[in-house]
Amino acid sequence: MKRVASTCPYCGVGCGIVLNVDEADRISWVDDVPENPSSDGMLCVKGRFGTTFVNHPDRLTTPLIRRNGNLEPAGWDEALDLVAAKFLEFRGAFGSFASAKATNEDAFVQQKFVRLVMGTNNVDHCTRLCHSPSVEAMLQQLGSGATSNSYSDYEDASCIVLVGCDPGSNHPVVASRMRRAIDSRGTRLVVVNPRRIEMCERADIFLQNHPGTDVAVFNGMARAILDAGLQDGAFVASRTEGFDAWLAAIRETTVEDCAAIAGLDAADLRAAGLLYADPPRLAWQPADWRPGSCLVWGMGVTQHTNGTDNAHSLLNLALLTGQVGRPGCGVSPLRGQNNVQGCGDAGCVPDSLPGYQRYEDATIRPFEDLWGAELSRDQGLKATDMVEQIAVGAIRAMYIVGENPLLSEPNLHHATDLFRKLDFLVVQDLFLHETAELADVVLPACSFAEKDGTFTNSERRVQRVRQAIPAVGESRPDWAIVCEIARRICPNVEIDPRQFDYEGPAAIFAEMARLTPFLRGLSYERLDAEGGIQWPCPEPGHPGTPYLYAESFPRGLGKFVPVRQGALADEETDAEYPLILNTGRILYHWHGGTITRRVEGLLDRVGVIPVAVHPNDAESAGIADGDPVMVMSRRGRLSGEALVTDAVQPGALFVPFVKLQDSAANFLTNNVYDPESRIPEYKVCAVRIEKKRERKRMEAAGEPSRP
Ligand SMILES: Nc1nc2c(c(=O)[nH]1)N[C@H]1C(S)=C(S)[C@@H](COP(=O)(O)OP(=O)(O)OC[C@H]3O[C@@H](n4cnc5c(=O)[nH]c(N)nc54)[C@H](O)[C@@H]3O)O[C@H]1N2
Ligand SMILES: Nc1nc2c(c(=O)[nH]1)N[C@H]1C(S)=C(S)[C@@H](COP(=O)(O)OP(=O)(O)OC[C@H]3O[C@@H](n4cnc5c(=O)[nH]c(N)nc54)[C@H](O)[C@@H]3O)O[C@H]1N2
Ligand code: SF4
Ligand SMILES: [Mo]
Repeated sequence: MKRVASTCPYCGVGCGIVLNVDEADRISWVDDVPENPSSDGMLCVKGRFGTTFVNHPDRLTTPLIRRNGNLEPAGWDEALDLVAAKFLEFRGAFGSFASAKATNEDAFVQQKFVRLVMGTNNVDHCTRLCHSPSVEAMLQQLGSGATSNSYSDYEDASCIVLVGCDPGSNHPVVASRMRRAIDSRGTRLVVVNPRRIEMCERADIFLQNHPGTDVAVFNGMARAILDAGLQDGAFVASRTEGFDAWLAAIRETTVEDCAAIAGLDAADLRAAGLLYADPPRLAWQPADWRPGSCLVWGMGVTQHTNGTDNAHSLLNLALLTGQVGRPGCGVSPLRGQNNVQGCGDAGCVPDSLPGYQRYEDATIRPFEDLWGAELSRDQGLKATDMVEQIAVGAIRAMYIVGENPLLSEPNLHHATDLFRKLDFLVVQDLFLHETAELADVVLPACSFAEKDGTFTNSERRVQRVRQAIPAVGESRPDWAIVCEIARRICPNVEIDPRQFDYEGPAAIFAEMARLTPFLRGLSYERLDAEGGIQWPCPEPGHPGTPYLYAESFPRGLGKFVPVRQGALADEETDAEYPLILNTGRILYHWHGGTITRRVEGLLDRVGVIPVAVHPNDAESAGIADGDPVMVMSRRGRLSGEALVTDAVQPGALFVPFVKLQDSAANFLTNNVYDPESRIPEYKVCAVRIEKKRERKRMEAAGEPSRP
């Protein structure tokens, strides 16, 4: 039995794992890593039992080329030649999605290919559908889009505020660390969520707000803090700017007004504000320790048409109270995919180069010098805009690596129509998923277990991923495939093909570190010798940075941004569609389920979409727990099984967006976007629920009947 130390391929917590590989080169079990500072010896069900997808018989094993309408196996050379010729043909109308599941090295090479060879900044990834509003707001207000603290700060905090996230399901090992702090160290907990999540069992205050009202909640908390004089005046004076304009906006409202908008009790809202600003001194904290609060948030904040405003309102509160820059406090957008932090750091975003460096002469020149060509200074298209721009022919060819937009984008009937309009689509993945089924060429990629590289987790820790088994079939690492395509196009566009002659991932990492100031001190030698290291790590002797902003913000002063509560959502309920659909996740599935439907133990747990519905709404629709149900929106429908529960509010449904039995939530969701970040409004759309036997009657009444 071979043992290989690596990093979990599921979520942004980034737990350390050891893969135990048998004689047949299969992963037979996974161990935890007690000395890993991020996971502290813990793993959740997916990390421990969820990696069998690697050897699933559905893995793509050869390239596929569409001939006479069918995808047929082909050799690598033929497939790569075809892809290179077609990408060259559509060079002016090209866009690419990178993968937050692949490594930093894969991501770095892909954005280099798009920028240097394809001459465009049209490269993005799932952060657009995820924390783009947080990153946007944090860049404006602080100058960096990353989580400011370490997970250990949750255990040192006196108060944790969980906003629009469900760590018990989605960041389970972080949730365990929080539970440990609450149970054994006295940490207080505030939950802000329209749905009663499992962590509410331990909450001191649960603010069950109406969807889309987080600006009112956080402005209300700010107003309560100001009324009580609990702001950190010294921090505001020395570390921030824009306070007066923000204050004027807050003075327009009262705690009572905000509570009314959010559907909360004003006393609870006030208490939450005061607890966050002035958390108690816990028994274990020394006399010179300033008790701190951690503000932790997720998709309930971001996936709204007012997502960036929501994020601003959270950050304003942290600036007002000085709850950043010390142990035991901080601002944490909990990152989702295993390497979504790294994919952004590596430059797979349309508005900046690796290291979030903007397109200015001084920052772009080192790239041009090293890569030997001029680069575009024009902003690229964001992922959601690339998809919408297919309609007008601005995007005609796409290269989709390790994402499945035809389950993850909103309003899937609309998105599918657009993808069908592409002249040329290449998908590079482990499996033939919904998007791949429409592709002209499908390229088989290696999974995390078959390649070397690094992932960067939610606490900015760069950790090694190590090859444990040989490549499955003829699959190749993403970076190697991209290099093959690039080298074929280079001579036609006057780029030196040697730009893509890498010896391996260590050399790619070295180039990325050289071009990215906050990674400059990192190397494979260091990561192998010392274990994962948290960026910023600006020079080789630097130990890494557990928390940010001790002295200053990357932009200098922290900036208040006034925000007022606007419309709660784009789509309103009416007599025909009287309920609000909230979509998200459950512990046992991963996104659309491309991976977790291929892990038997997980599929056994949840094989039908659970539709959470309040007992009142269930009763009026004649639905009992476990009944087969249909949920309909103006755009589509889904089938699932009723889960009657008062965890959701009356008038609201919750479903995970996993596809099970051919149904998926994104057939129902609305393709409307936050103006700044262009994130879709996944968390609110208007729907109706019916018991499934009604189906025949609905079809007779001419309801939308596409699958
Ligand atoms: N098991 C599992 N874990 C995962 C994933 C997975 O697919 N499966 N995906 C990973 C990824 S990529 C991500 S981004 C993270 C996401 O992790 P989370 O952010 O925890 O994910 P969600 O379940 O989408 O949404 C969180 C919560 O937002 C609440 N919410 C909805 N509307 C509002 C609102 O208006 N205000 C507030 N305050 N809350 C609201 C919902 O009730 C829900 O509980 O999880 C990661 N971890
Ligand atoms: N309704 C609704 N929709 C949502 C959300 C929501 O809350 N509600 N959340 C949104 C969010 S936050 C996110 S992050 C997106 C996620 O959306 P996606 O990123 O599209 O979802 P995944 O299923 O994680 O897709 C990852 C793909 O990568 C493949 N893969 C795994 N490892 C590798 C590798 O090493 N190389 C390559 N080439 N492929 C690999 C997997 O097989 C899988 O097909 O969904 C968004 N959509
Ligand atoms: S918490 Fe996240 S990183 Fe850790 S084992 Fe579970 S899925 Fe993997
Ligand atoms: Mo995400």
